[in-house]
Amino acid sequence: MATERTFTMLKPGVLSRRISGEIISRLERKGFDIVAAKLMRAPRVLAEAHYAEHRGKPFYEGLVDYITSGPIVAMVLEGDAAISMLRRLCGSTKAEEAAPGTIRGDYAMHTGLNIIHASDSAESAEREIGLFFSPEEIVDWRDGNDSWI
Ligand code: IDP
Ligand code: MG
Repeated sequence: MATERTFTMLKPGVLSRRISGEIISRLERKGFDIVAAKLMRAPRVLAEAHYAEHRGKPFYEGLVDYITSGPIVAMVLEGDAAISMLRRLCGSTKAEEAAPGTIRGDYAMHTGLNIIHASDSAESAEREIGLFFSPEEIVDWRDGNDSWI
């Protein structure tokens, strides 16, 4: 499997629910390497660019309002097939379809408040990483386990 980088974001509400540590622990325990992380409040232009594919949909304005409403934790995760692995770990977009055991399945009751974002393709990952991070903010490191895989 090829090593990939993907973009993830803990959405507003995660910090106020005081579950950011739990969610990040689940990402680490799965085996992703966190290679960049940033606590921030997304400026509206950034949120609009991030969700540009949804512009014009009924939920778009509310989505941008929500994403800019409070602190987020933006991260870049690295690992084998990281993009699809993270999507599976997060679970379905729709709250009622997100399986128990997935992050959304375990922590979210509403689709609009589904607590975590994960890039849906290699193109999205590259675009989203570039929106939120400069190359110098991404730290290349190895945990030393590569030789066992
Ligand atoms: P994704 O986050 O699983 O990639 P997308 O379809 O890209 O799902 O939608 C982006 C975000 O917009 C979702 O995570 C969710 O928060 C919100 N969203 C998507 N569809 C709806 C909807 O039908 N109602 C309300 N919010 C939605
Ligand atoms: Mg998406």
